[in-house]
Amino acid sequence: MALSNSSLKKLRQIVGKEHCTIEKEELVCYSYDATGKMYLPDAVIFPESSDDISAILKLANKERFFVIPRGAGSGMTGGSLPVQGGIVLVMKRLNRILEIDRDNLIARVQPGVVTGHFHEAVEKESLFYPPDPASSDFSTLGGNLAECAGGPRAVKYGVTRDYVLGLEAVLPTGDIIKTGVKTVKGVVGYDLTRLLVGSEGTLGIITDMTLRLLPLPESVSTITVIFDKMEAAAQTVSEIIRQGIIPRTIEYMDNASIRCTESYLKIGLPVDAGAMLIIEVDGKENETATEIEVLKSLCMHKGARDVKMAETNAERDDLWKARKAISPALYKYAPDKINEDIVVPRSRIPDMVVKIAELRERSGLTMATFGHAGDGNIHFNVMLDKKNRDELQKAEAAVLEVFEYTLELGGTISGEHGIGITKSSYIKKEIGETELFLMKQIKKVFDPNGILNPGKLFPAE
Ligand code: 2HG
Ligand code: ZN
Repeated sequence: MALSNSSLKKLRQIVGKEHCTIEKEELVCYSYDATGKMYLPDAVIFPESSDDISAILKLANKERFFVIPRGAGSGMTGGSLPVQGGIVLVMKRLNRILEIDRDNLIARVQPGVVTGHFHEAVEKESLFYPPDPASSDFSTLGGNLAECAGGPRAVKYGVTRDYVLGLEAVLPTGDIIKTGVKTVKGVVGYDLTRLLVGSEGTLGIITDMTLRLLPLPESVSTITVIFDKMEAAAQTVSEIIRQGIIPRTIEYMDNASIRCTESYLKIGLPVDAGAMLIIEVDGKENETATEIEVLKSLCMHKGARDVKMAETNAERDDLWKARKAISPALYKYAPDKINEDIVVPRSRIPDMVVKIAELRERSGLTMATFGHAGDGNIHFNVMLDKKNRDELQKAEAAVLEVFEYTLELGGTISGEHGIGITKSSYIKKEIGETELFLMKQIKKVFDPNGILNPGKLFPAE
C-alpha cells in the first residue's frame, strides 16, 4: 500500500503543498518516538481542521494507503510509528484551547495543545486538570487521550479517561462523529467516548475534546521520604493506602533511578538512599497540614531514614523536575533500555519489589525501577545494550517473568503507556480469546479497510 504520486498530488490539494512533505529530512523527524525505533513514512501531512482530516481519510480509504496519526511523538510503545509505511498525520496545527467554561467546569480543546500549556491556562482561572503525565511539558492532549495517559496524580484523581466528557473524531472512513456530552451525567447509547480514549489511534482521529475540570486545590504540600531499603518504602506505600489516606501522588524511585537522575541533573538527590518517595497532598490549608503530619509519622514509623518538606514552590518545582527527568536520564544512560509499565494491586507492591530484586540478582542485569507507587504502577526498566544478544535474551526472559507474576498478582501489563507495537505480542496473556475477537470486530466496524494506524495493538497473525 505505498503512496502513489497521484495520491500525493491529491493530498497536497487538500492541505496545500506547504503542509505535505516528502523531503527526507522531514520524514526522518516524524519516523521515531520515545521507543527509539524508526520507521520512515512515505509522506508527512499537517492538516488544519477536521474537514481536512476527513478528506484525507476518505482519500486513503479509496486509494488504500495507511494513515498514522501523531501528536508530539513522545509515546512509549510505538503508537505513532508508521510501521507499515503510509502517511504520518501530525496534529500540531490543531492547537487551540477553544473554550474554558468556568460556570460548568469544562473546557473545549483541540488535540495539538501541549498538556502543560493547558494546565497553565486553566490554573490561571483557578481551575485544575489533574492528568499530568511525566511528558506534560511536550506531549499533547490528543496523544494523552489516544493512550489514556496516567501520571503521578492518578492516585487521587484517576487517569485521562476520567476527564473526557465528549469528543469529535474523524473515523477511518472519513465520517465525522460526535460522542458523549457536555454535562456531568449522560447515559444515552454506548459509551463511544470511552471506546476512543485509549484506542491508540486505531479507531479514529480525535479532533476536538470536551474535558472535565475541577476547582484548583487551595493548598499543596509535598514531602520527600528517604529509605535505606526499597522493601521498607514499598511497605510504607501499601500501609498508606491501607489506612485510607489518599495523597494526590506517591511516587517512588529506587537507588539506580536516583543515581541516574542525579548524574543527569545534579540537584542534590540522596544517591546513597535505597529508595525515595515523593508524597504530595492537596486540599484546604488546614487539611493538608494535618494530613502531611500523619504521613510523616507513618513514614518514620515504617522505617524511613528522613522526611523532608518542600518549603517553597521553587523547591517543589525542582522535585517534580527531577521526577519528570527520570525517564530521559535513564535513556541517556541506556538508549536501548526496555521499559515496562505494569500495575499490581497496591497491597502487592512489596511482593513485586521483592520479585524484581530477586530477578536482578539472578539475571545479573542492570535494572532501574520507579513509578507511580500510589496506584501500583511500576516502571520496570532494564538498562541494556541491545547489541549484546545475551543481555537482550536475558532481558526478554525477565520481562516475561515480570508480566506473568503481575498477572498472577491480579495486575495488568500496562497502566499508561499502551500496547502499540512493543507489547502486542503479550496482549493474549491478559486479554481472553473472546474479548480479543470482539476488539478485532470493533476495529473492523470502525476501519473496514484497515487504513488507520495498522500493525498496532493486535499481535501479528
Ligand atoms: C514516567 O512516569 C513515564 O516517567 C516514563 O511514564 C516511564 O521511561 C519510563 O519507564
Ligand atoms: Zn509513568
